[in-house]
Amino acid sequence: MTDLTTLEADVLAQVAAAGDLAALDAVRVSALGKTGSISGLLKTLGAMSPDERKERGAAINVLRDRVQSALNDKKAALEAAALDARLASETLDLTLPAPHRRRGSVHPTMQTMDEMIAIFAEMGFAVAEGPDIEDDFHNFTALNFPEKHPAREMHDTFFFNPKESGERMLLRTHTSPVQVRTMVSQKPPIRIIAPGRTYRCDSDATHTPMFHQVEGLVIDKGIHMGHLKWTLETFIARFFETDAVTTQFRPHHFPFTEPSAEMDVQCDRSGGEIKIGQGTSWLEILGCGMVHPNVLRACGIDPDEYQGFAFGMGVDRLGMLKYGMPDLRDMFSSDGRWLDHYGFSAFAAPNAASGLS
Ligand code: 2NM
Repeated sequence: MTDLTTLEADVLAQVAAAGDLAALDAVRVSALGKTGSISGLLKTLGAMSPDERKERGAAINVLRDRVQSALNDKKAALEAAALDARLASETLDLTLPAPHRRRGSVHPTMQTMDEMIAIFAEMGFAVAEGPDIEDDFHNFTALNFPEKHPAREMHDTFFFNPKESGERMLLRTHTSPVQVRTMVSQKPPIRIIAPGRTYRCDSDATHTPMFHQVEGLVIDKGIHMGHLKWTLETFIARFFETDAVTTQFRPHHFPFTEPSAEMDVQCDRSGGEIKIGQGTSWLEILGCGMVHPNVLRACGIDPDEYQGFAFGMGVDRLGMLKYGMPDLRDMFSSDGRWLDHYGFSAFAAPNAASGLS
């Protein structure tokens, strides 16, 4: 029996000496594995007499069980020690300041658009939307652009490849097709704004191929230029948050309105930046006019019964003016530093109750 006692002492010493789980497993394999020392002993049983085998077999089983239980205990101890070490190394000091992460912010264009929507909503305008991909009828024909007229080219339109029918879809060059769709599908009175993305093939410091517009439309009986003028002057005073802003209407031409005008605000350009509400310069900020009878007719509205005014302005441009950004192209360059500087908190949503900005 002394060979078993010696073997047990030897294996238990190896178990005790194993410093990690890999070493312990090597001990297990060398003792209990297929060719291990204890498995080797069990193979000698076959050549013994039944009595001898019974006694020897029981002794080897006792040895095997003891070794197995020593392995289990040691494994549990090593795992507990490994967990303790990991917990100690991964301790987090919650009193340390958090690392700086850039916070997401609301893009100035969207902030500006939400401000415009809040002002017009307060005046009773509903928001209307339509597709960015339009057809020729809604973007041009219904808006009194003559067929094959150069005005269609002047808009620097992005056209899609023609369909089999020959029809060419396009990216809307203004949000006016939303007004057309509204007039076609709703009965007057109509009072809507159409905020959204628009597209023209143009790119420099003051133009980007994608930009944002808010257009507006009012249709009712007896609508005239006085309504237009009051609405836009009231809007601009609210938008720039001053009653001191002076405006002027200049005659202009659009195919879809008659008469048409552009509205300028008084500004000061002397200091290299534009200041609204003072100075001797004028800055063009929007286009407007009385809806052309041809447009009303194309949308199924009788111009002898109903009249309307419409207007359109560039959201990005008005945002730049209000928040003092020098280059329109920066607005869409996705520069984190620019967004850090000009972005708005998501909690600063403009509304009539708490103010605009
Ligand atoms: C502008 C300027 C003037 C306009 C006209 C219409 C419609 F559909 F009623 F004819 N929508 N938008 C309009 C009028 C747009 O943007 C500078």
